[in-house]
Amino acid sequence: MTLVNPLNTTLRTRCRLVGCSTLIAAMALAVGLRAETGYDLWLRYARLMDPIQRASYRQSAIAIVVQPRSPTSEVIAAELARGLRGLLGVDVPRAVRPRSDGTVIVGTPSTSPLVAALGWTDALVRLGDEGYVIRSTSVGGHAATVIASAGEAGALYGAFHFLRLIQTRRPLARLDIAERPRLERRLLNHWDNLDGSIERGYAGRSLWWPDRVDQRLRDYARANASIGINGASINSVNANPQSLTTPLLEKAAGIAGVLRPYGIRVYLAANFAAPKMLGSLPTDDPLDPAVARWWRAKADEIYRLVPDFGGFVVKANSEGQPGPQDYGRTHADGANVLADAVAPHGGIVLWRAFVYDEAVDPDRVKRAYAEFVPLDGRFRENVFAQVKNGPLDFQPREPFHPLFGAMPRTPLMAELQITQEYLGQANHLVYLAPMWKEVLDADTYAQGPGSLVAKVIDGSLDGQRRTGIAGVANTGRDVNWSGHDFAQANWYAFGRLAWDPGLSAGAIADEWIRMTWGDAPDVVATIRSIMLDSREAFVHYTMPLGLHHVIGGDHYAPMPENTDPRRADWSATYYHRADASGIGYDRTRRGSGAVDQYRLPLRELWNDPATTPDDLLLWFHRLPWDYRMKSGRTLWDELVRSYRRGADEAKGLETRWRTLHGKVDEERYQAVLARLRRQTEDAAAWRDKCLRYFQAFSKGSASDALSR
Ligand code: GCV
Repeated sequence: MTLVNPLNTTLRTRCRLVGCSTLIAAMALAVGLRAETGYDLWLRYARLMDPIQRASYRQSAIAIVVQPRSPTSEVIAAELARGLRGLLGVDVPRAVRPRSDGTVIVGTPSTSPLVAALGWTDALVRLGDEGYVIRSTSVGGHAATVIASAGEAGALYGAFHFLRLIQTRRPLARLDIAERPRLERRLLNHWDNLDGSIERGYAGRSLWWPDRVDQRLRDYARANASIGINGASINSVNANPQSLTTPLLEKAAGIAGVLRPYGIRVYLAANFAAPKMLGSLPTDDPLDPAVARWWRAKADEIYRLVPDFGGFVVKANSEGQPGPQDYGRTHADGANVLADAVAPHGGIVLWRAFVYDEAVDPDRVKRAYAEFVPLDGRFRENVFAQVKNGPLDFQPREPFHPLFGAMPRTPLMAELQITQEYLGQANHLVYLAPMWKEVLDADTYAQGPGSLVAKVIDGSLDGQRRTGIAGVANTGRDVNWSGHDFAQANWYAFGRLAWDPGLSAGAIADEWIRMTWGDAPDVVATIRSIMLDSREAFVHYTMPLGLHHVIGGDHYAPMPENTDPRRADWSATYYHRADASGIGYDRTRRGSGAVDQYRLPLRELWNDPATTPDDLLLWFHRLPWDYRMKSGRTLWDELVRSYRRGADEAKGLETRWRTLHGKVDEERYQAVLARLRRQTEDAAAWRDKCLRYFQAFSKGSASDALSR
């Protein structure tokens, strides 16, 4: 076990990197800004500057009563003390019972006599173990704020909510809050390898592999609990079979032990060939009794070490991973053998639907639907199909995955990508909540209008009991966790949307900004506008009019000429199909027919370029360069406009950020500025490279754009 204190480590390094001088640091201190590394995330608990405001909050937090003593209640008490000390500048004592007005009482009816005496038990049970109330009431004749839940996890979430009220400057008088998560499983999926590297990770090495269990892991747990994340799958879905060997399970058990008091369960990605590779069996055939026995024994071993183990995540028959189809079996056969193994322990299986076998259909985006829809109803009840937000692969804009709404008898877990594999990685500022909202709020029409993706995954559309969402994590050992200080916002937003997909991107941004940067109105307004404009700006310079996957193997820089010799569908040319006659992928009925994987009216609307939204036009259509757009301009002119606009907008993000100099701490200001400068340059490179490349086919004029 290695013990490190990341707080002390890299402020100096970072100052060197961004060239900040002692003089600038002194100036920042003079206006009340302390030096920051970003390590504290949205849990900075920065002191409220206004003494009157501090005094007023203090009246509602004279003492803390947290009962009983358990690992989670100790976490709650410590977090409240830490938060209140930071925000209000006072040590709030822990008491056994309220002695005056202004006590904060936290507990569950089964463990806290004070909470039990309130008679709220039925209401709390209805909110569930993770739900909670925060209420202003009277206890023993004293005015108090009670944070109560049927379960300890709910009490913890309530405590973080209480602190958030102060962090975002909400009044504490007459509180009457009742919350419960809309989704049951709210997971991070880490693509961490056992050697400490992270697939598609842009923020340093793994938090836990190969050998770490440290304070940072506790802080990771705190951060997750503060946004309601309750599961972490800790190894990559391109799973090394070794992950299921005893030494690594013991390591996983150590991680689980740290995460448990924070309400977080550990999950593991499993390699389908483990019986052969670890158990020396002659086969991995899921219908072979010896294989089933092997998985049962492995599950029993895991649950001995990790009694609250969540279950397995599996990538099978995808991108070279082994799977049941190697034995002529279906994805359902494969998922079910693992599901039977974990079922006696209450575990689940998250079987990924990220499959795109070339033999299934020439159009990559049609393949998962073609393979999975016939399996609806054939999975065990403890299996989720885990479905990416769109049918291709985390592009900056995709239509929602047609599997949403098409498998009513299977719980679907949405998979979002927090790490910005295709969205500028850790260099570009892109706030992802607007993109996720677009998917969650998309209407599948599966049961008529209003059949939103959010209702598919929260179970309300098809009466599913099991519900969940997973986000591919963007955390690493960089001191600020996510590489870009603004990538933290995506971690935060994922957790908040997992709790309540109905929250708006703007409201989430607002919370995050106030907690992470400060609450001065101009700071909040400027950062908010930067965040809310950033995704569309990114789309404008990388994916105009739905033109997708114009990249090479790094999934970062523009590479429209990319023709991958290994697979057509890893090429840019496969998707844009540009030649003298036009550009785009024809997914209409005359083309690949992908539109027919969607319900009416979408399949008709998207079958016709005139009724397809401009931002998905070239996703669904192949059109001539002189196609007349709704604006009256030609397609080529609109492409030129979008690339130019995106590059200008990227520059605009940088310009807006510069107005914050001296208003946020210098360290993070400079770090963000350095990345925004890079973003400006990259966006111009996208514009120039793509326009030059496509102009060779369009023969249209792009001189304006190229001369800049
Ligand atoms: C974990 C994309 C990524 C891969 C990733 C894969 C998946 O293809 O580029 O790195 O593999 O998606 O989601 O399984």
